Amino acid sequence: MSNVIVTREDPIAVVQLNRPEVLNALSEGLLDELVAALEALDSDDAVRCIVLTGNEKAFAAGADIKTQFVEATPISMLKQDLTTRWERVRKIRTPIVAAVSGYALGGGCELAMVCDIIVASETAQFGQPEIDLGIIPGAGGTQRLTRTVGKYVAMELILTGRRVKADEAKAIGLVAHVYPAATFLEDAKALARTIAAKPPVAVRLATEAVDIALNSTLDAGLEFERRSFYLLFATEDKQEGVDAFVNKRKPVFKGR
Ligand code: DAK
Repeated sequence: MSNVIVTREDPIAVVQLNRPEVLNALSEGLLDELVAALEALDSDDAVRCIVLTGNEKAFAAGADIKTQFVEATPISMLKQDLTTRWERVRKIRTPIVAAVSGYALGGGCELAMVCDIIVASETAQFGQPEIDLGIIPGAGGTQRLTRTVGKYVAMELILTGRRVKADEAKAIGLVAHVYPAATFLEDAKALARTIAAKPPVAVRLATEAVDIALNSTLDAGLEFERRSFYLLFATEDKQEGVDAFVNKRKPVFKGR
């Protein structure tokens, strides 16, 4: 059975992590399949938004502790080269909505944070429990969580390994929406379809601009925003959006 299941519902696609017997622990094999699936979708213009999800019980419970950490040494970890796989996920330009039900722990929480938007079922639990394994987050947790929720909350979560339920995750700004468990995946897909209907070039530049806000100075971010803003005035989709507003009709964007 495949570790990752891709379902096309153009213009969106759903990528489901599929190792339910180990709560979607992120083995090397799963990560390889995930990267391949995301890159294939990213290179297809018909896909304008991706939903990344797990199952009811787990988005992902982190790295596969049994196969990846038990015998691991610094050298073997270096050779596993997990970082390259994670960087490839980060480089996906099609917006990714992480739809989290159940556990998103350690690398699972970090995987959600690599995505562009996080939404949660009311059953979701987020956390960075690495401290209890004698390690620290290694896939961006200390950086992305801190930049997302601020130093003092991030520090408490990382030093204690405490899990945060969906409502608290929403309150601290880690998730955008909490949906009822019964409808959560449909709700996440509806959000993805809303984004998929927007002008793709503007969506792309907006995601890059927001990411730059977490990764650079205010001046550099404002400069990128300004140039992107002007550039969009060269697109057909800008003509379409403005014309649709003026003529009181619904715009149809083409990605040009
Ligand atoms: N790895 C391997 N197996 C896991 C697993 C994991 N992370 N999480 C759960 N499982 C397995 C359990 O061993 C169990 O298997 P069997 O015993 O049935 O064979 C099965 O899944 C069901 O789990 P439980 O029986 O434990 O289920 P419970 O509902 O009682 O508990 C739990 C659920 C999520 C609270 C518990 O399983 C748990 O604490 N899991 C470990 C969570 C954790 O510590 N995660 C952080 C791992 S460290 C990096 C990239 C990534 C990372 C680091 C660096 N680079 C790019 C450099 C990531 C690091 C991590 O994620």
